[in-house]
Amino acid sequence: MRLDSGKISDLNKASHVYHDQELDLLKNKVNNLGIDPESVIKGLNSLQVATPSWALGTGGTRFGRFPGGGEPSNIQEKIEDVGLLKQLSGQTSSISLHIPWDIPKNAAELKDLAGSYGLKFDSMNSNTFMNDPNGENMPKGLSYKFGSMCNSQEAVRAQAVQHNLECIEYGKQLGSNSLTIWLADGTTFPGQASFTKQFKNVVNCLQTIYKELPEDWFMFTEHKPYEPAFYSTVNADWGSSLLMAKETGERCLCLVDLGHHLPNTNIEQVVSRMIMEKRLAGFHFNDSKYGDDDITVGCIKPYQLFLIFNELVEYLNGNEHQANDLAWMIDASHNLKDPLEDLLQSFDAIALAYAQAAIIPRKALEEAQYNNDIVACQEILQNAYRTDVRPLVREARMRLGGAANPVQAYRDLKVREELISKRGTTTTITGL
Ligand code: PSV
Ligand code: MN
Repeated sequence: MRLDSGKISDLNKASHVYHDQELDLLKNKVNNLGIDPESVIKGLNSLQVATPSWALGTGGTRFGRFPGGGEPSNIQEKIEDVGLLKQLSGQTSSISLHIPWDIPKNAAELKDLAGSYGLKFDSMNSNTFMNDPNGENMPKGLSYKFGSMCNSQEAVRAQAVQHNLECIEYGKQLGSNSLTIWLADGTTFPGQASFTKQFKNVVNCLQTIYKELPEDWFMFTEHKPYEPAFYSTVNADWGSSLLMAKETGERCLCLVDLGHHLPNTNIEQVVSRMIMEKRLAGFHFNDSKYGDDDITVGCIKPYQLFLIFNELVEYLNGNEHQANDLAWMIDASHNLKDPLEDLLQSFDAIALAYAQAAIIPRKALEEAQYNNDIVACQEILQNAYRTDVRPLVREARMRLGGAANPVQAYRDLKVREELISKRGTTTTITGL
């Protein structure tokens, strides 16, 4: 299914009659802050966020799953859905696959299909946190139950390495250039395993994989403090992640998933440290109230998101950096909302946070910081945060052919209804 771009622009005209006036007003405000509004629009449009293949359907909790209908049941349909998101938002132009859920049987065909929607393949995600339900990737007798790369059994570690090498192979065929490794490895009970041995085993495996990494590829480590391991996780925090990356190699970087921090962690400071050490891979955006809740970006802590973007804009303002030096991705799970609507809301939240951070007058902030004028510092930050930057985000999106209001357009164009009529009400996505 592809949307008629004429219909999107008709909707834009009908629904946003005051857009030009609102944009002019905002442009004036931004100009007065000493910032060129066109540079914000340019920045917005260079920030393309990858869509994870596993977020296109209804995830569940261990208390149930309530699919809404019309879910993609194969990679082709997942690509089709990301194509729809691209048309509506202009904010995503790649899909991130998770193996073994998305094994590309015919990579060339898939590449062509993605290309026909203007999409590329983002980072490849390996999965050594569950045994392959088909048993295909897991030789008899082996299991990831007690960890993968940290496992005391050499054969299990070798299998985990092998799986990651396969992910690289698939990725090479699809034109991806990075491998994301999130490990569930850890312990659930004190004394269950040696912290040191587990860590060393993981690093050894990462080093083995790194040796096979194509020269233009990157490898990402992703930390998480707990779950499914409840006492310790081998890659528990940004410090462990950094250590692992440094011991692995120059092109091994650290990915920050916003839900993978203990409560009240100062994530923006973590981001700053990673930038300082030149090891920031990018993000898995989502939001949470309690733990790894994986809910819509910006729905709980939009100010935190803005503060993270404050660090990122400072980084991107450094001449040698570009938005596409970082991996921008959403990592979400949708239990209640229509997954596509949720993703559209998430793209919007990311764009808003970026735009708010982009209109912070940097020189004035630096000056206030130098003078220890913390009241002025707060005024400057919050003035940007409280500016309604929606007209700029809308404008940026429309220049890419997207909808002024993607969720509304999705509803007006009856996208879900059409997907249900084509795919039925009972299809389920492969994944979590
Ligand atoms: C783990 O919670 C995680 O955030 C990792 O990024 C996984 O790859 C992803 O979820 C989906 O399994
Ligand atoms: Mn993640």
